[in-house]
Order: sequence, then structure tokens, then C-alpha cells
Amino acid sequence: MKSKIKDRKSTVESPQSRLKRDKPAIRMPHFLEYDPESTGNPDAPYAVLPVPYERTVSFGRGTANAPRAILDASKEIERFDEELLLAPGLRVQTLPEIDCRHDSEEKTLAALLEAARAVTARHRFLMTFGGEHTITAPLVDAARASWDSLCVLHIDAHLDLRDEFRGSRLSHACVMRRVLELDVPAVHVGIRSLCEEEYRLVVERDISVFWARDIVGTGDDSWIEKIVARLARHVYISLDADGLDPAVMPGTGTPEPGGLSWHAITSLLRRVCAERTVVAADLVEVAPIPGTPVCEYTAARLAAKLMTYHVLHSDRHSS
Ligand SMILES: [Mn+2]
Repeated sequence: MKSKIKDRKSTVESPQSRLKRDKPAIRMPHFLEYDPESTGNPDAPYAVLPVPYERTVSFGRGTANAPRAILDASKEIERFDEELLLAPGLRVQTLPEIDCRHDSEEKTLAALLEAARAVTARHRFLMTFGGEHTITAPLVDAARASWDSLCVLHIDAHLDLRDEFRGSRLSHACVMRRVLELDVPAVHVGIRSLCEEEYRLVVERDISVFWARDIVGTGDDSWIEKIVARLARHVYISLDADGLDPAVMPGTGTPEPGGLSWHAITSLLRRVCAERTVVAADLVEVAPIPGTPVCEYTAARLAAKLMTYHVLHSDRHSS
């Protein structure tokens, strides 16, 4: 009897919930929106996946706000590329964002793996916006299922090779260790912060590390060729926002001084797209700063740059 009364009570809608129901859903912005026909087209060659995942950030917060902010900021980007002097005509579908409100991290990451597989299995280019770096492992796992001879180009201030951090193996600080366990080799670029455990692993396993100090201020671009030479035929690119210098990208959870310049990172991406087949990428750990659009705009611009370099070689990618 008691439970019946309770049931009846719960069907009465509160003014707050009615307000919520009647409020029109805030439309998820699309990436770039150059071509309205592509934004929802499941056959567009590029797919953008928003993943507002924020669980284990250890210092600054706010990366869950990044995907929507990046999509919004992307509308400000010119269609015409100032470096290549052409309009790349990118056709980009923006996928629905991954629901990251599950209690279980494993469930969220499994849903992400499934969504990513649906794109990579059709050999479409997947660009994911995090969220924290943890999301990279399932994304690489999805790419690995669809592409042989795969490696990861990991641009980051940190190696992220710890086996465990603050009690979690799913911490952002462990993501490249999880990728290593997938048997996908990685080349680490822009590194300027690591622990002794990570250094021992680098030596033991002969892991490729390109230190930030050997890139920044060298005065030439010879480091780019050395990185490209280490990459396998198919490349997944994981871009941690803190790989860039904090002067370029101040909004990120764990900033480190002495990072890559805009010129350095775009020159590297351009050469990698020309020399290898880039199959997917992520941009993670962006944490927008209220009052300035610099972080989300720079992130949007970087993703658009990568797609622009990629589309120039799209004939080769279809093979
Ligand atoms: Mn990092």
C-alpha cells in the first residue's frame, strides 16, 4: 500500500522538472560548419567526436567543458588556409557527444570504443575532442582493429607511462602505458616532465622520446625528419594540449613551461600527413579559461589544420 502511494506521488511533475522539460535542448554546435550538408552526414570523410570525460585530472579542472567550447570556437575559423593558400573544402560530420555521466569509468570507455570503431571500421578519419587523456587508449584500440602497421605519435609534455597514478590505472597519467599494452608502438614528442619509473621503462624498452629541449630553440626543423623516420605506415596522433607551450595554450590541467610553438607543432603535423597515412587523432586536456577564447580557438584551429594537411593527401589515404 505504502509503495503505491509513493508511485502515485512520483508521477506528479514538479515545477522544476516541467521547466527543465519545456526548455529547448541546447543545440550541440558542429565542427567548422563550412558545409551544412556534411555536419550530419555519416558518409562525410571526417568525423568529429566530442568526449567530455573528466575523472582523474590531478591538478587543474575544466576539460569536460572543452569539446563544446572547441566546436563553438571552430565557427570563427576562415575557410581559406593562410599557409597553403587554398580552401580545403573539408566535409566533416559532428557525432553526438559520448555520455560521460556513467558511474563506471569502464562503461564510458567501452561506449567510446564502440562509437570509435563504427567510424574507423569504415576507414573514415576520426577526430576526437576530450576530455582528459584517458580516452586515448580505447581510441587507439579502435584504430588498431581497422589498420595494420599502426603507431601513435604522442605530443605531450608528459610521458603518461606510469602503471598507476593515485590508485588508478585509468588515470590520464597512465594512458600511454595502456596503449603500450595494446602492442601499438608510440613516439613521444615534446616531453619535459617524467618520473623515475617512466625513465626506467624508456631505457628498458628503448622507447622513442623526443625531448622538448631538442625541438624548442634549435633554429632548424631537422628534428621533424627524425620523428617521421620512427613512425610506422599508419599513424594515430594523440595531441595533449600541454605539448604546446603554456604561452600558446594556457588552459590545460597540468601546464609545463618550455613547450612546442605553434610553428613547430603545425610543421610536424604537415610533414607527418605528407609522409605517412594519418588514420585518426585526438586533442585532449584542453581546459577553457573563462573570459578568453584563446584555448578553445587554438584547439579548433589545430584540429582544422591537421584535417587540412590530411585532405591534401586524401587520394593516398583511400588505398
Ligand atoms: Mn600531458
